[in-house]
Amino acid sequence: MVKYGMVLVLVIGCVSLAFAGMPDAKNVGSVYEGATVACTVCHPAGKFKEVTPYGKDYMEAGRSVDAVKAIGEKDSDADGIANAAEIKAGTNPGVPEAK
Ligand SMILES: [Ca+2]
Repeated sequence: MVKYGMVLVLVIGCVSLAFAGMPDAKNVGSVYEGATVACTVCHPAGKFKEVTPYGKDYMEAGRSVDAVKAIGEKDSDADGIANAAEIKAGTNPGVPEAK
């Protein structure tokens, strides 16, 4: 019985962590209506404790809707395309080679 309780606590903890970053995706989605924002916009795939250049800029700008707007014209991943244009086009503003 104790084992099941521990598993339940572990599952709830993991689910909570998985959704902890959702407000950030909602902030981006609220500025760019209809845009699908993957976790990999702010975090490198498989390295979710790290941030992409876009994630770094977003954090430094204040991690809010205003932060998303403030870095829209910036080219965080230095691929020649502004963050706003990338998000609208469905490419990743945090990874230069990601289309
Ligand atoms: Ca870019």
